[in-house]
Amino acid sequence: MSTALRSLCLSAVLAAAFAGCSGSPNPPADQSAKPTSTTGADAEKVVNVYNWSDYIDPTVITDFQKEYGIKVNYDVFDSNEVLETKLLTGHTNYDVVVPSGAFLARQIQAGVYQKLNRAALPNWKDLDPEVAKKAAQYDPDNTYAVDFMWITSGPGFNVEKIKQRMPDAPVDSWRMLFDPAVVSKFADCGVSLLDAPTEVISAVLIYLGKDPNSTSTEDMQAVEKALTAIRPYIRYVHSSRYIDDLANGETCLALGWSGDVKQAHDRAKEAGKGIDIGYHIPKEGGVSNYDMLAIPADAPHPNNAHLFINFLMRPEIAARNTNLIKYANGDTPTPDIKEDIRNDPGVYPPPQMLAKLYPEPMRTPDFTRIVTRMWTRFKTNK
Ligand code: N2P
Repeated sequence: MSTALRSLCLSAVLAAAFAGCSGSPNPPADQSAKPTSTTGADAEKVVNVYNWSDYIDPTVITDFQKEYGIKVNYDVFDSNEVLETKLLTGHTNYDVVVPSGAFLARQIQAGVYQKLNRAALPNWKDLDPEVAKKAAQYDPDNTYAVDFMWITSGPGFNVEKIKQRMPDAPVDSWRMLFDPAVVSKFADCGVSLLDAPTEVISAVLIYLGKDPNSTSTEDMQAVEKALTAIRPYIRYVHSSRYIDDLANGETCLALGWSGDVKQAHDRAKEAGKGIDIGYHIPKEGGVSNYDMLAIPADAPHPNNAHLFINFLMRPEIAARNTNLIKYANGDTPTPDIKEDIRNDPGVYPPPQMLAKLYPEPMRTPDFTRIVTRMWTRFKTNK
């Protein structure tokens, strides 16, 4: 299916969902918590997980399999839009999925998820109440989902290559990516953007000094103008390729997600070719996102899903994930988290920076449709 057609279908499904689901091809399922045993597993010893790429320590999966005798089928994606299309079509066969909060909120309204059974999640006690509170803006009372990781986005950059081209480069500013006079200097060494339209649009709005939650036509025209002005300097738009490309020196600047850029930093260091990768949450303010563990209403193994989610919430396991993927997890931080990660302001922002983060807002289907069209024009350069 073409991207345009897919986005049209998606908008139609969402529109129907928001309008009370009359005629929706995916009416809301019974959203009451299913009878989930507190300790037991499902008869079939399988759990089907759909998570972001580069987002788990693989030994966590093998340890879960060993401890519970439950096989984990693990698939990956790198776009909320891809996940949402599957969820709204239904019958995904997934037991655990990981939407970002802004998407989770409207998917809850569309009846995609079942309520979590807190009795089956004893590690709930280890959650950071502040993170849970932030997640509750998308999911009141944390009814349907629990935070896996939370993230920021900003410019990741090759320290040396940027310095060579612009010694006084504003590396802590959105100007790195959105000011044509700045980003043009780095076009030759490779610049990429995330393929995450609503998130990038919030970032451009912040750069323009506008409300990052704005949906006004005037502001969207300003965003499109700003994106068109930098298009000649963008080599590609993709949400996972940039990790290796930054690490190998194939590109020198990427609008990336905090932990992914830190993974690029570590991969570059391990390769020992003298490449140093930096990341700052922009001083104008950054976009934050909460990636949430949730169970589809029609999940075939809801008990196993609860066991898996509870396992991920265990502080020692959450810390192992954070230590490898470099994202802040939903638990109250423990000493199991490596010091360099715990003290990295790009991963665990200090209070003054936290105050400058704008959580990505939930968008309506109409607005999403406008953004999708704009984004297609931008990507195809037409
Ligand atoms: C993992 C990216 C997760 C952050 N590679 C985007 N929600």
